[in-house]
Amino acid sequence: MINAVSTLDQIAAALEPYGLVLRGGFVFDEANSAPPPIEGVRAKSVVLVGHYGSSIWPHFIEWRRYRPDEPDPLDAWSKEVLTGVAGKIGAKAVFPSDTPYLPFQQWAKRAEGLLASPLGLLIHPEYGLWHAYRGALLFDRALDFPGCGPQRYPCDDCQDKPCLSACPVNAFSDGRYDVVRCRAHLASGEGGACLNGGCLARRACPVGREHAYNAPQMRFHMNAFAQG
Ligand code: B12
Ligand code: SF4
Ligand code: SF4
Repeated sequence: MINAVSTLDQIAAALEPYGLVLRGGFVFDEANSAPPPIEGVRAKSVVLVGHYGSSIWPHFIEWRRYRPDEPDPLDAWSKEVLTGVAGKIGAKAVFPSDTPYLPFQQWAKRAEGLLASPLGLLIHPEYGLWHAYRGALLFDRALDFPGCGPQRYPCDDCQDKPCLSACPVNAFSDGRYDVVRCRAHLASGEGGACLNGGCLARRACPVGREHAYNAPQMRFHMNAFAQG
C-alpha cells in the first residue's frame, strides 16, 4: 500500500481555497465494491469531498458572478474545481449527479463513520444535517487511510425526534420520505417558509444548528430542489 498521508494532505491543501474539505476515504472491498471501470480503469480507493455548513458559499458565489447563465451552477462549479484537483494528483473525479447514481451515502457512511437520520440525510455529530458531498476522487491504487471508527450517532439520544413532526404536510409520516407530497406543498403557494428558510424538518433538528446554511444558500438549495 502507498502511504496516503501526503496524498491526503495534498488534496486537503488543494481544496482549502474553495471551502471544500476531505470527508474521509477507504479502499474498496466486497462490502463496498468499486464502481464499473471508468475509461478502462477500475478504482481501488475513494476519497470523498464535501462541505460542512456554508464553507463553500462565498467561493461559489464569487465564481457564479462570472457564470450567471449556468443552468446547474453548483454542479458546474464542483466539476470545474474537482476535475482540476484530480488532474494534479492522478485521480478521477466523480459526482453525486453522475448517472447511474453512485452510492455516495454508502461511501460516506464507510468513509466517515456516519449513519442516516430518520430523514434519510446522514447526520454528523458536530454539523448535524448541515453538510453534503460535492464529489469523490477515485484512485487506481490502494491508499493507506488513517482508521475511522463509527462516530457518535445523535439520533439515539434524541427522545422527541422533532424532525419527524415538523413538516407541515407530514412528508415523513410513514417511515419514508414522501417527495411527491413535499414538492406539491412547495408548489402550492403555501410552502414559503420551506422555500425561503429551508426544509422545516431539517431545521427542527437541534444538532449542529449553528452550522445551518446561510439564508441565500438555504434558498438556493430549496429552489433547485423544488424546480428539480
Ligand atoms: C436522487 C436523490 C434525491 C431524490 C430521491 C432521494 C432518495 N429517496 O433516494 C430527491 C430529489 C427526493 C432528493 C432530495 C434531497 N436530497 Co438527495 N440525492 C439524490 C442522489 C442524487 C441519488 C440517490 C441515489 O439513489 N443514490 C444511489 C444509491 C445506490 O446510493 P446510496 O448511497 O445507497 O443511496 C442512499 C440514498 O438513496 C438514501 N436515501 C433513501 N431515502 C432518502 C431520502 C432522502 C431525503 C435522502 C437525502 C436520502 C435517502 O439511502 C440510500 C442508502 O444509503 C444523491 C447523490 C448520490 N449519488 O447518492 C443525493 C443526496 C442523497 N441528496 C442529498 C440532499 C442534501 C438532498 C436534499 C436535502 C436537497 C436539498 N434541498 O438540499 C433533498 C431532501 C428534500 C428536502 N425536503 O429538503 C445529499 C445527502 C447529504 C447527506 N447529508 O446525507 C446527497 C448525498 C447529495 C449530495 N450532494 O450530498 N435527493
Ligand atoms: S431531530 Fe433527533 S432524530 Fe431527528 S435528525 Fe435530529 S437528532 Fe436525529
Ligand atoms: S421541505 Fe417542507 S414540505 Fe418538504 S419535507 Fe421539508 S418541511 Fe416538509
